[in-house]
Amino acid sequence: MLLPLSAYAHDMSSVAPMPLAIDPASLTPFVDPLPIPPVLSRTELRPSPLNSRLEIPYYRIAMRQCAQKLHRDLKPTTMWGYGAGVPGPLIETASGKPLLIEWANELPAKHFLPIDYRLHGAKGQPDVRAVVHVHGAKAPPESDGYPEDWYVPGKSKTYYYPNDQHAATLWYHDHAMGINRLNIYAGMFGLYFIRDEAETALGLPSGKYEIPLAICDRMIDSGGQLLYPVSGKPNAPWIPEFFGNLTLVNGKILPFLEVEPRKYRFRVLNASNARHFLLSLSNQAHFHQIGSDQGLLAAPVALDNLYLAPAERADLVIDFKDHRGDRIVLNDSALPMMQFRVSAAASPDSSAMPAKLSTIRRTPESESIKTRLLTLNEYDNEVGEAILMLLNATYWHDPVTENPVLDSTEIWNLINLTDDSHPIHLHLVRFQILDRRKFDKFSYTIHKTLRYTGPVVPPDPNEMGWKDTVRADPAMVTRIIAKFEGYPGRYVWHCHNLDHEDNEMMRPYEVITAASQRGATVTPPPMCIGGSLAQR
Ligand SMILES: [Cu+2]
Repeated sequence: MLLPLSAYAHDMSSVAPMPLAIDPASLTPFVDPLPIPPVLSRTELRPSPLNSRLEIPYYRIAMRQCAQKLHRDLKPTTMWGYGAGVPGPLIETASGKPLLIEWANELPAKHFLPIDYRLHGAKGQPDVRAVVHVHGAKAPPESDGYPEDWYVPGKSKTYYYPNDQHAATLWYHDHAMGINRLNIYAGMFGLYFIRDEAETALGLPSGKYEIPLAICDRMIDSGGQLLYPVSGKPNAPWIPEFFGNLTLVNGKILPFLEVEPRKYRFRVLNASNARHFLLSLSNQAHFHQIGSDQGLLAAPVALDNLYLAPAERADLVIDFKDHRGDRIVLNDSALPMMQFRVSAAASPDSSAMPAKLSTIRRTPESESIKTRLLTLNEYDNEVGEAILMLLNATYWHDPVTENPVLDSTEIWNLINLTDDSHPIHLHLVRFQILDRRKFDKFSYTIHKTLRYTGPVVPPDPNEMGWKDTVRADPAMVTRIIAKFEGYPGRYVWHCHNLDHEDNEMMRPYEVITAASQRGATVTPPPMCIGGSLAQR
């Protein structure tokens, strides 16, 4: 697979020097056991907002400041998380089993990371704001965590999640307008698994042999506290991309995991702000990817490395059978991640990894009723520093331009006019990647004509399943096809490079009904849970 070089390139010219960041080489690696996020336990049942006679699980999750030991030799680090630590508790549910979550903002009144008050959404707003989005969930708009639906400490909102979708590795994270990159960096993310009978019947490794791995990069100062670099420009601390010099796996720096010589299932999430990972094992052993963002692939894909852009998920099976007594490091191309310590004694393994995992019908292009051309744009100042990112050269507050009809299928051409790879995420829907193709940026910019300069590149084998986030590589047109099913209403699509997202690389989109398209009066869906929602 071609690795986009820009994924690792980082123009540091506009970033102030960070003399206080510790050198991760000064920390002894693999001295802390890998933490496993606790499974959220249910506290009570409450009536469903759709049917008051139906009782459904209700959970309350508080967003709180915590002090977390990231490494044996570091002082506790101030972080913000869901529940007791970072990442937040693992939410486990089943397909078709709805639930309610009350997300309570119990954060302190002051932010500890550098807010850029020039950014849209941060200007004139309280410093501490939060709203939760379950990434990959097919949720009603009022429970999707619209970026302007944030609320301040002392407030909470109860969201309804129908979970009317296939088994998949979803994740939840903050989405507050203009400070999202800071809130997630502070630790506001966790995993959310939907299971279903078809997946359970496969007999994949489960229980203690199924391990979530939420990985992200960070930078730490000599006092053990999180650093977020700033531009060095007074009153304009925003930087184009954050790249840390160390990684956290489930909230620990360079942890180890004792494993038995058998198959394990790893549910991997790239929770980084901007870093794309290229994961591999130090013994060059291959492993299998069995699922991607929105569930199982059709069949396992053998890999010796895995490319994972921010917000993408990979469901992996690693078999340690032939590595008794070995110590194997999971590496990124730039940074080590964690160590597996394989026990010497043989271990029985009744788990399976079937050759066929699921049936995925490829959506024919003929089902699309609309093709959109959507550019990804970067704007630089006179010395070549990025100062603004847009989707389709349009600001967040401009009128909605993407308004697919409910249950219709569209093809979106993501025309990347920048030199970066952008992970593009659509809320509400799952999609398939059709292809990528090099094009002439100059010709498009000047003449608005798409002139292709390279062959059609099909998706990688591990991108052939259902996705909700796609890598839009530089100077390429990335085509996706999506059916806009679920709910009418206002959602967003955006770049999941959080520095970009916070600086305008996010747009509202609106799923409309066929009736509203014809100009009829539409009654909003009869669902409004947990207090007032922002007018939109
Ligand atoms: Cu971007």
